[in-house]
Amino acid sequence: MDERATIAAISTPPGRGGVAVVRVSGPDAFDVASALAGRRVDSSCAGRFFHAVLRHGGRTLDDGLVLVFKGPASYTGEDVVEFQVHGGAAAPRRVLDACLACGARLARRGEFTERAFLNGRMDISAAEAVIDLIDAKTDRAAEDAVARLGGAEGRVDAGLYELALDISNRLEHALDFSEDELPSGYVEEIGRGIGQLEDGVSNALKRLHEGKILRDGALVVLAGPPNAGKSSLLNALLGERRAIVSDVAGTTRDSIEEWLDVEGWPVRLVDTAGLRSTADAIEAEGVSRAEELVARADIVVALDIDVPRALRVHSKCDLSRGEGLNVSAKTGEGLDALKSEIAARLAARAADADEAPAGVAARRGECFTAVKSALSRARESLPDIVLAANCIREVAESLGLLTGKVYSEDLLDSLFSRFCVGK
Ligand SMILES: Nc1nc2c(ncn2[C@@H]2O[C@H](COP(=O)(O)OP(=O)(O)OP(=O)(O)O)[C@@H](O)[C@H]2O)c(=O)[nH]1
Ligand SMILES: [Mg+2]
Repeated sequence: MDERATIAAISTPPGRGGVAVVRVSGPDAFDVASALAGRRVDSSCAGRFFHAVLRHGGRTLDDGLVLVFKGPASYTGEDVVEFQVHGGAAAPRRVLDACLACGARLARRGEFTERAFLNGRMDISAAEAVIDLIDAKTDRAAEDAVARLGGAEGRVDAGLYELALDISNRLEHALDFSEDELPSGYVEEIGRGIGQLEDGVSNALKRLHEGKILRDGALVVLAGPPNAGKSSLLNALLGERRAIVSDVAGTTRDSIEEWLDVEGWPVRLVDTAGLRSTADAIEAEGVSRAEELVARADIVVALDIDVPRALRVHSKCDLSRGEGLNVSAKTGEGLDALKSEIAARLAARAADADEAPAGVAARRGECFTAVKSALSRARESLPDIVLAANCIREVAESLGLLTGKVYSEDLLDSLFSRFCVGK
């Protein structure tokens, strides 16, 4: 694509609002701004903003603020101008059209951030963190994204690489000596270093799996026989009357899904049709969908029914007590305990998940998984310095590649296509 083109887009979401932002980036950004603002915009305006009546083709478009950023000290690393105009549909559209008429072209999804990445303004995990922050549905998800935005992942990787290099150097040093020439405790210390590195890698892996849940949300499915109180429990957890509740068995047919913040974890909570065999074709379809959801769920909340590995709940505990966590949608008893248990299970799931994460994280996930097994081989081969040194060399190489910045086109395309236009 034309990397040198000047691009423009409306960066704020459509709809009514006080202010909208039209962003322009590229070599002609200052010329576009000069044309619209009717005054010379150049490097001397860098880092400043001014008020202007924006005009084009003899028409007054709006009046607003013009913010000027001189590359490379801008979001994209190029010359950037942002017009803060009135919100709503018309004003930003008119200003954008004028920018396009002045020679800018419409930005693709995520193209501003893609340029920031290509110009070295942020690393790939920070670029991914931008989209994760925009998509974040809970505080925990936002905090995770903000930390990565600040380059936390890059620092973790660099730290692990340093540690691996240090251990590798010590092993290489030990290779020059016979076993009894080495100072006492030398090999033990290397063993401790390997243990430390293993902990670091396990933690990084855990954070990756947490990140996946924070990004995609966890699928939590309410399942059980008809009339168990699934829909009532969904409503009670959401704090609203979302699903129809009645004492007729087989009320819920279609599954009903809502987002819920469970102690910071974004959860897709799904209410399903009561599980039973039925002659009603529509209800039978509901039951088969419920079964599919149970199979796919990260956590099944099983009301008065046995499902392997599920979180067993006894509903309507205001009427009678039973096996599992006692909850009542009517009195609210046990709801907080249920949320805590869901949160605890999600944390545990992140800690021992073994499937590789997707997207940009996949590269780190694969690296850490390989490094983890090489590290345990290294630990087991001690005190054999030659074997251990081989394994650690492998570890240092993998971590080195990870901190180096080599990415495939496909990976970049799939990342930036997740963005909205204007970011
Ligand atoms: N006393 C009491 N009644 C409840 C409670 N939860 C649900 N019920 C009643 O139990 C009946 C069934 O509730 P639903 O929430 O519709 O049950 P369901 O599991 O969704 O049923 P289906 O959609 O038919 O599978 C209704 O009459 C509710 O008022 C509770 O915590 N306490
Ligand atoms: Mg129901």
